[in-house]
Amino acid sequence: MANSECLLLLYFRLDRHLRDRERAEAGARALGANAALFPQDELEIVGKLAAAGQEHLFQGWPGPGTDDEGKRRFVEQLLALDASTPGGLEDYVARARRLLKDAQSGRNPLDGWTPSVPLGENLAYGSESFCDFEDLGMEEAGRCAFVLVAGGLGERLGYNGIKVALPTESTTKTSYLQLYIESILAMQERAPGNGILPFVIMTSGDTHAKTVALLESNQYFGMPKYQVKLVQQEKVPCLADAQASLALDASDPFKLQTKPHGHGDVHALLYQSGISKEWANAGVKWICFFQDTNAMAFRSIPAALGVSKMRGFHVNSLAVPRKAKEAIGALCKLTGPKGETMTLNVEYNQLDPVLRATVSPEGDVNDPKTGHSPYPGNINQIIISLPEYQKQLEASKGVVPEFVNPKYTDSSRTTFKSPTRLECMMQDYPRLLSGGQSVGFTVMEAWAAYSPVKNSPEDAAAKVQGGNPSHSATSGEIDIYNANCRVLKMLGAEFGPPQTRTFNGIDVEITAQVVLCPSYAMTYRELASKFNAAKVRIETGSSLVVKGENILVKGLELNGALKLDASNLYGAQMLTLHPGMKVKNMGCQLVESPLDTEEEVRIRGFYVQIQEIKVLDKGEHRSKLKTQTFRKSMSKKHRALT
Ligand code: UGB
Repeated sequence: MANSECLLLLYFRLDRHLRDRERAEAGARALGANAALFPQDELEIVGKLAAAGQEHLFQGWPGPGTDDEGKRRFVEQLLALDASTPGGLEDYVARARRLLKDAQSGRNPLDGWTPSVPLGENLAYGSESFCDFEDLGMEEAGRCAFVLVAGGLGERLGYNGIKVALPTESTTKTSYLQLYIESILAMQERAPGNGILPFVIMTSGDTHAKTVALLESNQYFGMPKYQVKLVQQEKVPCLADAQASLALDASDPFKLQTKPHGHGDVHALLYQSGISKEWANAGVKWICFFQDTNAMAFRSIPAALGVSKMRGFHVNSLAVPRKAKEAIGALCKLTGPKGETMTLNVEYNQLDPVLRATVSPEGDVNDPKTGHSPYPGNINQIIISLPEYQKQLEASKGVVPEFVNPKYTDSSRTTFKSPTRLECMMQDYPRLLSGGQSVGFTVMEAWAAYSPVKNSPEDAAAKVQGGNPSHSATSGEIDIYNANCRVLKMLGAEFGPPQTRTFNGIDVEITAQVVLCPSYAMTYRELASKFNAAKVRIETGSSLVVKGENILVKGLELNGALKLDASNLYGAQMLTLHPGMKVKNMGCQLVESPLDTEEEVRIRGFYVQIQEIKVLDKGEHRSKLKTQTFRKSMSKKHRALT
């Protein structure tokens, strides 16, 4: 090293040393007699926070000898948060002040941007083009990795467990996590090549231990343990007021209150953990991000993958038609004052004012032709092309822009109802792009693509009153049955007339409880090839579960409950229902549940009472079958089955 470089290095070290000493001295001043409890490096963090206007955290501490353990615990927490919070605590407070100032002034962060409808593909489930996209998507399946963001508390749902442990429906009691794992395995099974499709779950302090326990106690639902990786997001400090004063925990004066930083952490974690790089090196092309409670998620992923491939989208957001002003993020293309553009999710409360200020004086209104807003609703399932993503992560470290959303006590916008925090969102990744990248969306009808479980029974009932989807445990389950009935109807099946039932104050139409497991079919054409719906009739209130790949339904009349389970059949073994097959039994009933029952049942308002169910799980050797096949088109792998 040259002498001048040595001198420069020495200068920087000395400068840093002096700064650290000054901070420690400031820390000692803030702590008074309590300073003696801490070594110099711990005093530095106290000094840093005191300089950032956070002296209140240390005021009112009793003298040495009282609560010393609590004081030490507090400083340890500060050090840990300083290390885990992007930019450290000082920077966090500075960012918070800026964002809180903007929030206080009521400034819309999108001022100056003009919205327009972005580039996208509208798909009608089951149409020829939908099926073509599905087939194309399945050709890409072997190059996919999957990321589930599951760090959310589920406060709105009012459920105490982790949401991924909730049953998707009460007929099979398959949990969300099980359904997702089985869907990934089903895609893997059908994908070209013999690769393993990696799966990452982002957890948080609130959900991590329970997620691990759920996986461990269920042997990872059949997925090899090494295929699943968990990354845990850390919480960030809460802010008590518009000056960004850090908030103490109401029950512990030696603890900062913290809350999740939002699902946007997923990008930084994929980068920091080295996972995205590992995937890029292994040739993964697509990352599919999805949320914790959408049982329809994998019904749309194959087709959306096909769209990404065909359109060359770097980012492809899945969306559903959205009523104007509906409380769900909207996908927009935004053009800035200098002609720069970005395509991203705009929260509904920001969309209306920005539309009024620019292209649409009447705000966000429905298009009379479609009855929906031209800006489709973001369902936060995003497919991103990994090679470009990895480059962006190298540049940005995956840190997406934050926002703050305080709930003020009154119009003076000075005090908060409860402490807030900075947050970031997964769908804000396109904000990191410099422009020029292809960012688009795929719209599918909500019945086929989206039915999350987000709202408590009380909030859900209010949503329905307001003409909005309830997004409740009740609708989450009934929508699965209804979507499956609808798909079978599209293929020609007959059903008895629907019945209206009311659960937790929500009216639902029920035809039959049909569960088509991902192992049975991953695409519409695959289903059509194995299920001769034209020779199927299912009576109202019946239950049908179809599980496992090797099942051929050539005909069925069902009045009761039937489970077809081919999970133990391989190769040439085929479970076949021949034309004329009739099943009649007592079946299963949806029974309204009392309010004091267990949580999983209470939040949906009913349970399934099994009275009688026929289970078929034996196969016939394929060569014995005089099969006529019902397939329209199939991958080679599936052709080999019959
Ligand atoms: N999540 C995390 O993993 N970590 C966190 O810190 C927070 C959440 P919510 P949200 O689908 O209708 C999103 O709370 O954020 C996970 C979109 O932002 O269910 O209010 C959590 O476990 C919005 O644009 O939703 O709204 C869950 O899996 C809109 O599209 C996921 O993140 C909306 O979803 C979403 O968390 C929607």
